[in-house]
Amino acid sequence: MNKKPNIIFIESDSMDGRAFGSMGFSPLKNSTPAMDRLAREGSIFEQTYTNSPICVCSRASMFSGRYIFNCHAWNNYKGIPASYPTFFTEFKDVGYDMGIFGKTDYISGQHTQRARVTAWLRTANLRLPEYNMAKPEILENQDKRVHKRDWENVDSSVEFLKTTVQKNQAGGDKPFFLYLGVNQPHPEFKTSRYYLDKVDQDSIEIPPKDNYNHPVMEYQRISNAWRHGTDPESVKKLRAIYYAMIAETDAMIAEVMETLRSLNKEDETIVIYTSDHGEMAMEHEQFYKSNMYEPALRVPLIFKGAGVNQGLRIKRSVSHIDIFPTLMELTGIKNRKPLDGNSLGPELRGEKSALPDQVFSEYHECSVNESTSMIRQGDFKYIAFAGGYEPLLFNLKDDPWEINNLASSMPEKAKEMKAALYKISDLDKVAAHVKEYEQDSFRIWRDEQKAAGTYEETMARIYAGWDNPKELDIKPWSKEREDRIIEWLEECSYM
Ligand SMILES: [Ca+2]
Repeated sequence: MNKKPNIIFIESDSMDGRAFGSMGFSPLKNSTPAMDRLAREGSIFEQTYTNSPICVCSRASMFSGRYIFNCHAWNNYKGIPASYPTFFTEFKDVGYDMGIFGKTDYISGQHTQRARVTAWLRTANLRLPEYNMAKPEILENQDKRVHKRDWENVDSSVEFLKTTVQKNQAGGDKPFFLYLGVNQPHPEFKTSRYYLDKVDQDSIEIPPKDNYNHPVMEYQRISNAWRHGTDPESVKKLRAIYYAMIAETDAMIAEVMETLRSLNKEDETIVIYTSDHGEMAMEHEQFYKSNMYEPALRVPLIFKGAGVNQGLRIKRSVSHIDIFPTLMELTGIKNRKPLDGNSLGPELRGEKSALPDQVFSEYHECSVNESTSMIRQGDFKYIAFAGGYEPLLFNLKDDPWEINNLASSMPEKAKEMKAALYKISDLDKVAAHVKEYEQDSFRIWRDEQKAAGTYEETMARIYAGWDNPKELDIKPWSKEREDRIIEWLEECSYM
């Protein structure tokens, strides 16, 4: 039997999947050469969605191939157990030489106290800041390695490739699986003049304002607490820095790909590039992700190597859960686990897909006061909210910025989309289940904090919006806020 192909899986954090020079995105034209080359030598899915737009939830779903409502990775603290089957365990079990570097971030128990408490308390609707994002920053220098920790992981990946190939030439015959998780282009928004000069600033678009005001998105603006301007000049500067960070991410990918080429292993290796979720970059006056808009949900997805045609630009909407079955098909590993996605192998070979143009995503984490889910079918996207909030309906072809809500002007379409969405997962049932978990988790945590005498102080720090309180004006935890929590703890999730 022939040796199985090697795998290089590169995952960035927070890259908007629409921001490719090769997809006609002007600010980065000619500034993402490594990604563009991957797309040219392999194939790109131009409409790829995350199944949940925040770190742990996205990654737990992608790596396990299960929707969140099946794997129960509700927030950045509650991911999946280390023992949960993922594609990492599949490759390890069939004997791949594993090299895992940088951010994986899918296992339960991680992230800060603030992250877990704000997630548990979201439906208490406290309407307090949860973040304190640093001011966007341009370093006036020619530094090519601005984000040092990522570069250390790039260097480790390069070293792994060299060592593994050398070992194989000396008689080893195992295929390798290299995973590189870089934290770029995740905010804070910081870059050097070197990368900023790669961005065509004249072609940066300033997002238009919404023609509606959705209460859950208003809550998100309070919670994310952007403090650095929403005027066109501030927005343009932030977007320029964000795109420059994508250019730096591209330089990281270039380094790994150049090493692979220098080792003459390109033909024996399948390369995948994706990101965990996107970045709002001030669309809808938001930064970060955590909602169902295109900038938060859209991610890059490129496959290159054996079994993949060159230069296909595939338009059908796909999502992260399709990666696991695709990897299994491309490497001929017989998958033993139930998976929610479908292999994209046929499309990568240029065959027409038999699958519907439909994707699903959901979100139950911090900075929204109710769970939300969405379905995209063809040109339309329907966003549902639990808790009785009005839905949103967009025609993405006519309204790519998602500023015109059609839910009340197209009631038949909204009804049809809602039925398709709830056929995949009943948001109200899932939201009720998550809320019960959140109330239980918070109760236990609060009892522990009270026993230690640290409850009020910890809560005051958490809702000062920052993990490092020394810079902040921390106000004492008020009776009014605590009364709201007591009331919330008594709310029954099941009606
Ligand atoms: Ca992330």
